[in-house]
Amino acid sequence: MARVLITSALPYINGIKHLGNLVGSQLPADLYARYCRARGHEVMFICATDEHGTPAELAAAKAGQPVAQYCAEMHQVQADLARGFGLSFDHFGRSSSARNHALTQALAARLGAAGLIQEVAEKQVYSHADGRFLPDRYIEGTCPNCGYERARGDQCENCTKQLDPTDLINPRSAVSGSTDLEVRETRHLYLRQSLMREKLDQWIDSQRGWPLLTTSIARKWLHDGDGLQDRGITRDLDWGVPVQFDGAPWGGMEGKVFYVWFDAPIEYIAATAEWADANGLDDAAWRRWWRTDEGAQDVRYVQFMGKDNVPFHTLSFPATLMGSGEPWKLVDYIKSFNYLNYDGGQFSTSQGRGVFMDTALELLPADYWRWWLLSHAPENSDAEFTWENFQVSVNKDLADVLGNLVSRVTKFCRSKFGETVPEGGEHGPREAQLMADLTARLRAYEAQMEAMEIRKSAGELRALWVLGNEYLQEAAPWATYKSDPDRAAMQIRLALNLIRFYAVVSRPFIPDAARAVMAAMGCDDWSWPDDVAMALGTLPAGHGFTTPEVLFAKITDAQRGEWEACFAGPR
Ligand code: B3M
Ligand code: ZN
Repeated sequence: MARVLITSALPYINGIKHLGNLVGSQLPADLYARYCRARGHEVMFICATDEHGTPAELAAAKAGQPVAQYCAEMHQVQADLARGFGLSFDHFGRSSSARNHALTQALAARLGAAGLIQEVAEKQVYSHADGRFLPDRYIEGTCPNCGYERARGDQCENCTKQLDPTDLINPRSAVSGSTDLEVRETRHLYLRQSLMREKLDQWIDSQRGWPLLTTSIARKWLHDGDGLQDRGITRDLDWGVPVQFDGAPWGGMEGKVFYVWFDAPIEYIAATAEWADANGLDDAAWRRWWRTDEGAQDVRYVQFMGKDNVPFHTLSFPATLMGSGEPWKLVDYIKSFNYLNYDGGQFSTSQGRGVFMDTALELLPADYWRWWLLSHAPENSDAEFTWENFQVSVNKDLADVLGNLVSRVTKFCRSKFGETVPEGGEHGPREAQLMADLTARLRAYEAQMEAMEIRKSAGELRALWVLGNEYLQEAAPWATYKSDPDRAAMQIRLALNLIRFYAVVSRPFIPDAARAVMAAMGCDDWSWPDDVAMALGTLPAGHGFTTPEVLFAKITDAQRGEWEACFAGPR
């Protein structure tokens, strides 16, 4: 048994996330967490809402609410949707928590003491029309690196380059659209990450087997010369973690807050402390996950995120933790994702284009979405959601292959033997063949899951389902029954056990359906089928079950057409 710490990138508080956001971190992280738990590992799975910075302030202003109230309400909305999608966080925290305030300030103090923080008089863009400085997302313009016209003041979404507002070409205010801007001087704290270039370089070099997407982005910004520029970690904003140390303001920094990208990753740690608080546990309970001097040396730490988040997790956050000089646990493996596009274009939160988490759950149960999203995860390249593809995937994989097997076997059994596992004779060579095939496939599935190859894992799981269908096709108990009812009983006994086996191995992908199937089988034994032959003997003859309702309803052409039309424009 191992100990696995899993974090998903923290969704911004600024609204309900779309399916592209979901599959870019939270959902695959959940898949992995569920798998690790199923294999008996001790798991700590952490996520939280990212509540500071310009995204929060802008969204609250748009909603006409005080930002604290907006964040509290939107956190609840996001937490409920996460539950709806079956995301099995051990804790879903808030980066605005007291824990994060304290830890962010404490880490900054350590960095200051280590000489890694410098006060810099910098040029910031001031908007006359808005009467304020325009940090980060308050300003938009053309990316100097790739020419993308809607780059934001903190980062270009298109090429992932981290930017400063003054880098933008043709800048305009994101609040008012005004171009009446002026560069003014203001003082800020900078994290001197450039002093840590060598350390970070060595650390990244020492990582074995990281996905290419992760290391190539990290190396690009590390070696391109400007990736490790010292960066401002404070902002002229009202909402955020105040720039204070031990309760006293840092001279000259009154009224400023830490930059959202400084405090957000720290919330991974703080949220684990929030988890301990929420469960009445002491500090040792969370520190054994995060302090290598208090137990975390045995922890394997895996992060999930979209590719635009990679520079912050391979450079800035490790710089914060290493620079503190304290024994914090660093990430062992970063699983990053490309983008999911929506029907010929991009998902867009600002334009309301695509399917969002709330509407998705209004249309169909979570497992339909989970299956499609995970089996099409944008791993090696961007992926695209189309309604047609979604329909095919749900109808074929879930309804025809898995759902149909469950319903055929249980209904046939009910009509011929009643709702109990029948006795029947001994397994024959075809059954032995099935077990050998299942064993080989299951080992392949495990290997892909351990490697976090999400699409390939889905492929192996589907292949496991197909093996059962092929067996039933050939064994044909409905035909056997006429000449040899005893043999048919044996085949059905095996098939009922196969259904339970599928519930166990499919649960990380489709937890609700798995639970429904397991309940129908009158069983609560979720133990992993290390030995397939043994696992297929779990339900003994005489064991009662109930015939489940339709597990997965097919998506009709009419539904598909309706949804296509309904989601074509902005919502
Ligand atoms: N909220 C960005 C994003 O959602 C950001 C991630 C923070 S992870 C510490 O893309
Ligand atoms: Zn760019």
